[in-house]
Amino acid sequence: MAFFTDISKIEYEGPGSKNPLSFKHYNADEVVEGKTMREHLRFSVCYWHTFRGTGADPFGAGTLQRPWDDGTESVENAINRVRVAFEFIEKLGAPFYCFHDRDVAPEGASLAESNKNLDAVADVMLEEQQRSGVQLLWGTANLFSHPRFMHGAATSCNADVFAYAAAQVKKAMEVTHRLGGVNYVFWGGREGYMNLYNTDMKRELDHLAKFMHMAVDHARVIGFTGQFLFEPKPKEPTKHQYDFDAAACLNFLRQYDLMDHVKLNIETNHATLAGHTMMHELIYSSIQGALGSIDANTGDLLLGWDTDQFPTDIYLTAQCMLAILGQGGLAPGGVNFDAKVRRESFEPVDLFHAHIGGMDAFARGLKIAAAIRADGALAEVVKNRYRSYDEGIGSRIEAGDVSFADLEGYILEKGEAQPNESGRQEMLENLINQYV
Ligand code: XUL
Ligand code: CO
Repeated sequence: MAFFTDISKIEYEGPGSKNPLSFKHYNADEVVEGKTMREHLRFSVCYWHTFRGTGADPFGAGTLQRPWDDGTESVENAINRVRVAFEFIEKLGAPFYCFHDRDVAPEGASLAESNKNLDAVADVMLEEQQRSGVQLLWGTANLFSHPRFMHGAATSCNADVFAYAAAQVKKAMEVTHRLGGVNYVFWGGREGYMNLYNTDMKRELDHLAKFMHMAVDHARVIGFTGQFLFEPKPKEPTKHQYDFDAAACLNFLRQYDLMDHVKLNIETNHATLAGHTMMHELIYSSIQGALGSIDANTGDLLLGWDTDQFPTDIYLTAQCMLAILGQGGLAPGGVNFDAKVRRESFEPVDLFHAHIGGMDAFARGLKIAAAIRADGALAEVVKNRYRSYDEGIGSRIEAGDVSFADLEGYILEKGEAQPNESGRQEMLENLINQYV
């Protein structure tokens, strides 16, 4: 049974269209830098916000109308929801989706029952994937909602909780593999601390590393060859999450010898909560070969929490696409809308408006970034700025064949460093505006 009967497939109608249920910029088959927009952007709909979000906030109950949902935690309701979700994703024209185990299937009274529920729903997910052609970008496990995870999962002080979390991730990886998922995500949930007086930080980090190594080992056992992704977030729900930002995550992965197995899934609102820009987090991961995928959303500059809004800012998406094009793409990762409609946007059609806006914003960002790259003016300024390292003493510094003593001799002879030149920040900001 179809739910969105009054909404037809969302089509590209071009920038002049006045139809809000059409793409103005996302034209899936349009080729940019030798690849279609579909291939560049690899859009994904997230199941948790889009199909499990209620619009509840700390001050009030849910507001969102989801007429297909009977409000029960039954497998039957979960299966019905899968059908609606795939109808939505198909009409939207997003090639991917992603999920947490507990978003798609209800938690049972025991692990065995939860696994059984998940299998029953996954059967229908597979059927719907095959029917619609929508693919799984990534799966993950929810290791934060149930009260057992109050102290964390892999970093819990309770070894039984660690074991439970391991069993849950084992199953989530197996289901992800069965559904042809091309990535598997670890987001810390409650892996962090609220208070250092009761925390053995060293032991908790060691445990988290053990946990991730077990996941890597299990991937080998089941033949899962997808990419593991670690998702930084500085705080919420804990005061300090161990996966604070890209730098903290990469330090952890390096320290525990996980760099060959795990890349990062960078989320905009998490970057800004950490006091960084999204572009900073993307470039920082990318230069280390560790940018795997992105969770596309945005925060509100006037609110200090993870509001997970849909991205509509063209500067933001252009910056994302500059970083992504700069490393030759994201695949097997993608652009996942880890974003939710506002609780005031309570009608089902708002889900379409939200995703269309995000997809159009990224399509524009892609076109702007490609234009900046084609023109080459920005890259030329950056290249020129470092030209003193292309020859003479600079090239010897980069090659590593000079010592402090050599450099002292060089400057004593020369007397003063070459005069500096302007950073031209304002000129470059104006230049970017010419493409936007
Ligand atoms: C939480 C968050 C998660 C991860 C997946 O802020 O972003 O939904 O993306 O667990
Ligand atoms: Co996320």
